[in-house]
Parts: sequence; C-alpha cells; structure tokens
Amino acid sequence: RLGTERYYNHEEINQFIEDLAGEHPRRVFLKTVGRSYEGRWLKTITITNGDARRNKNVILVDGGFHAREWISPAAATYLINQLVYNLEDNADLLLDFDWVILPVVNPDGYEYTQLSEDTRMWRKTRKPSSSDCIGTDPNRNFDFHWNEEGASDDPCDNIYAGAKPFSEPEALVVGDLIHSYVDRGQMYLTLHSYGSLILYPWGWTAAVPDTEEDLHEVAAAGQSAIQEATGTIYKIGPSATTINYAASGASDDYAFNAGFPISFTMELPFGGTGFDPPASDIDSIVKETWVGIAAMARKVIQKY
Ligand code: 0X9
Ligand code: ZN
Repeated sequence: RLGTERYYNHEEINQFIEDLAGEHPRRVFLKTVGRSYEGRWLKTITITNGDARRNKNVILVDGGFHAREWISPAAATYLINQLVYNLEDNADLLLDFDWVILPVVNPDGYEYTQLSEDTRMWRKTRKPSSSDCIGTDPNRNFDFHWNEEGASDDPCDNIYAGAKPFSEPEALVVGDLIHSYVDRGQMYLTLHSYGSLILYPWGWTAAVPDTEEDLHEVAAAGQSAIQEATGTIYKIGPSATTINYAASGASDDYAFNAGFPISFTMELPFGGTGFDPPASDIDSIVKETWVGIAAMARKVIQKY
C-alpha cells in the first residue's frame, strides 16, 4: 500500500499496482495499454469486487496528464488504496461498477519534473517537436475541436496542441481507453491541479450541453461532500466559464462527446506555490479528494 507521506515516482506507482494485482488476483486486474514516448509502460488497474460479473458499468479515472501536477497521481493512488483495501466502506461503489484507473498518463513529463528544481514546473510530454522546443500539452492533443481554442501552434508554448491530433502516444492511449470503455462508461474523471474546481463540458466553447443539469447534480454532490468533510470550497460549473478560459482538444470534452454521460476535470487544491503542495499536505488533500470522488460516484450509481 502506498503511503501519503511523500510523492512516488512512476516506477514505484507501476510496481504498486502490479503488486496489488498479484495480491488480489480475483479482484484486481492489470493491463498494459501502451508506452510513453521515452518507453515507459502505461498500465491501467481495474478494480472489481471479485464477483466475476462481466460488463458492469465503468468509472474511468486518470491522473498525471500534466507533469508538474504531482498531487494528481497521489490522489489516484489513494483512490486505488481505498477501493482495494477498504471494501467495507466502499462495497456499494463496486456492486454494479468496475473502476479503471490510469494513475500517470504522462510519465516522461512526471519523471522530468523530479530531476531538479529547474525542471519542476514542466507541464508537457517530452517528445521533441519540429523546433528546438520539446513536448506537447497532452490535454490539447485530443481529436475533438483540436487546436481551435486556448491551444497553440507554437511548439515552444506550454499549451502546444501538437503537430496533429493524437500525435502524442500518451494522449492516444487515453483516447483508446475512452473508446474501449464508452459502452459501459458512466463517468470519466481526469485529475489535475490546481484551483479546487470540478469542471464539466464544454471546455472548448462557452456553450453548455443539454444535459447540464445531470452534470451539475453530480458535481454538486462532490462539492457538498467535500465542504462537509473539510470546509474546502470547490467551485463547480461548465469548464470554459468556470476556469475562465476555453481550451479545446482536451480529454474531458473528448470523453463526453464519445458518450460518457458524466465527464469531469477535477482541479485539486492549491498547495505550496500552486502545483507543489508540500509532502506534509498530501494526506489531507488526497483524503478530501477521495471524499468528493466517492460522493460523485454514489450519485452516478444512483442515476445510471
Ligand atoms: O487547461 C487545462 O488543461 C486544465 N487546467 S490545468 O491548469 N490543470 O492545465 C483545464 C482543462 C479543462 N477542460 C477543458 N478546457 N476542456
Ligand atoms: Zn492540468
């Protein structure tokens, strides 16, 4: 079980989910779903209650899109701990749903931010571009209104959309995951930081989907559970107007458009100078995040 006393690197996180699958062979399944540009294995962990019923609904969660947002993989691994080790409290979350989690979407970037103080604030992937600048924003690389809004053609920008949609192997892996689970998928949740926000589509335009009420209802369940638990106030709303900028080619809109009825970007709280909560804050942030995710999942389970 991974603790919350420090941040873990990609290899430790992969080892952790592999060990879990080994220890719980009837409940926990590991799948290698791709490789990063630098060759790191991208693996999903599927957590079930072991009743071997197939084709349950699915909640798909990912973390670590943006390299510097370290609290995101930490929240993903805490969620994994909860679903595997705390079956007593969470049995209802696994009765009719399986959970599929990819804790670190962009391991090359994540490792790069761990090299030195100078690289700590890296955001993108690490694949070279046509220019001297390295990396693409994986959350601008999805094939839905790609490079239309809040994205850049300039490889030196932090929001570079890439040479073409899904030019980044890491984004393509998430796109493939979305398609492979969409028939059963009821909620897609992508963990980012920072801002204490639960954002729902659309992110590429200020227009809102006609199912906004459903999205709002589920987000509000997370918001109020968090406020009750810790007093932290999350803001919820349509992405483009709640975070105050439109950005297209992101995974949340892609998943929603593909057919996930509920799709959220959760921006975890500010810590340290923003993206770098001190290790001593990890525990409280990831616990609070879990309270919100569990409440949203319960609302989804009740609705779908
Ligand atoms: O800009 C992003 O990719 C996300 N914020 S972050 O500070 N973590 O980079 C927000 C994405 C919201 N969703 C869409 N705009 N579709
Ligand atoms: Zn982010």
